[in-house]
Amino acid sequence: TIERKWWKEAVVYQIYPRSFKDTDGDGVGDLKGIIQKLDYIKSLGIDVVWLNPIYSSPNADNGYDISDYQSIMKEFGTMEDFDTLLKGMHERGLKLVMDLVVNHSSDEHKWFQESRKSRDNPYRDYYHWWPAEKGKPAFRPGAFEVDGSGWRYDKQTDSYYLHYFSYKQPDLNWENPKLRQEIYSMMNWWLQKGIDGFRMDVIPFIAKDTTFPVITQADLDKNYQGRWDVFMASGPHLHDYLKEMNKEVLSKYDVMALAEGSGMTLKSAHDFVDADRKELDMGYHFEGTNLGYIPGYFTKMNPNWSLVDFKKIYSDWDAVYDQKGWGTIYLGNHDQPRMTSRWGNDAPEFRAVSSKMLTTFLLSMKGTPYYYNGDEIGMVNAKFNKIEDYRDIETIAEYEKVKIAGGDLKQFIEDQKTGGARDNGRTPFQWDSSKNGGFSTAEPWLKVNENYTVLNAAAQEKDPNSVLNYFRKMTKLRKSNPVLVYGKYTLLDKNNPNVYAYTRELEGKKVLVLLNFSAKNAVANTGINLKNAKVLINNYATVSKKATLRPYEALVLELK
Ligand code: TEU
Repeated sequence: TIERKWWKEAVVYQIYPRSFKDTDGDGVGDLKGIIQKLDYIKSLGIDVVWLNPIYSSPNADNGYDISDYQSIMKEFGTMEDFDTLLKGMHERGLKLVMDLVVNHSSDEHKWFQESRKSRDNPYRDYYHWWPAEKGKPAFRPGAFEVDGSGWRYDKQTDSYYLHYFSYKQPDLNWENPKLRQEIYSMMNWWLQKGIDGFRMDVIPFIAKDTTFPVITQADLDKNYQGRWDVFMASGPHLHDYLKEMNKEVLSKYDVMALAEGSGMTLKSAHDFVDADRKELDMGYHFEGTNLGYIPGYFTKMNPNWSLVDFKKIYSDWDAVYDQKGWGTIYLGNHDQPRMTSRWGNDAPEFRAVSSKMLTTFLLSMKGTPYYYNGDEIGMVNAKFNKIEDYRDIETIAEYEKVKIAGGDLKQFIEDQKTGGARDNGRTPFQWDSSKNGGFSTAEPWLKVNENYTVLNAAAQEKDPNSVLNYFRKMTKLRKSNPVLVYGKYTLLDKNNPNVYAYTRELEGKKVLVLLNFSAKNAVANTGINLKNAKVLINNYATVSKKATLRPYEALVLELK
């Protein structure tokens, strides 16, 4: 039997503050904007809000480059605003989870400013340095760099420093106990303010073999499934650090700790989340969202991914936590294209129905659902036509790579429309049909999707059959049916290329979920007689109870 926990029963709503609501007219969302929308947030029926980073940052990577962990980004507001926000959430029975970015800081953090000054600076060992007289350090990937290198030469001390992301994001040295204590005291400070947990950015990457040995493709193939992310998630002492963090911080509060599980595998998952390990509570894997990416490209995607593969990934990840541990489920976030464009169908006739179908999937699976803001109204990819419209460091670097290689830049822009450009999922929230979708009175930092005049929250509030109201029904259904939270998951009709069918079972209660992932009618061959079944929810206005599903139809049935 599974131990009950509030964070297992919760629906988490992710807010990308930069794009949520601007109240001071600078084109950038802010904390006051979130405060203004608290009643809306509460009305969704969610339990926990996870905020992307809101700390001081020069914003090379939209807040994932932190220059001060204990202050608020000036575009977002003040610490007073934060306190008001936290209070407003708690008054409404909502919990607040913060992003914790401690694999790296900003190069503008005072630790790094000191560290780079001299080789004997007291902060030198807060980061990873490689003296140039030892020659060039062994290759490590730097995700957002045009040359792909995770090392950057720094003239002041004739040394290279490590950065797994951009050069504006130097990696912190977790081997240094002083650094670890700084992080723990910062975490304690936030938790004492009353926040309810952390989502930990690339936490599997914090541990490094600081001899920095040469890693060959053969090593990667043999030991790390051929993948750099798996290598980076396998550093020495990783679990010692997480255990220490648990002891010094997490264990003192009733909070949740979520690992962004980059490089986490079916095999390593338990090491992070099993309760008896005393480390973290949940992780989110990348296998689902990696499906269809062309290997080696961040941004190119095969639109013809297979549903059979999709079902296998989610079924394998369900099975891994069958006896122990606890999983999560998500289909998009600030690093991914919009779920409706990617896994559903964003053509006008299918947009609403397919996004409701995906919501049904997320809220009827086992594992804590992480639901990305804007998906509740069915927002779709930005599909920008020119590179100048993009703001994301990753897309801009990928574009430069193609340019330098003499590749097809027009094709690159086309690929982004269906592909992985992160700005696809970062466009401003579409509140209403007024200028800039009601997000801001000023020109937004990133263009609003042109469809805001027809696709917006205000219009959907008035329509009982809207995507928004469907999401509310679905959160309610999950909250009132423990079988949808804790029930055993069984996949049916495994090889069906169009339909995802499964049951959930708990203490004599059995629910059947039928999801048509295609734009055609499709038959679910479950062998279950639907005659006496009771419809719990259906995403079409005219309810049916047939094994032949309409395009993108979702049907949740209670079996008698
Ligand atoms: O993302 C980590 C990560 O693995 C990314 O490389 C991601 O998979 C990729 O960008 C997808 O296109 C986290 C944050 O979620 C992301 O926003 C940050 O940019 C990154 O860490 C660095 O902090």
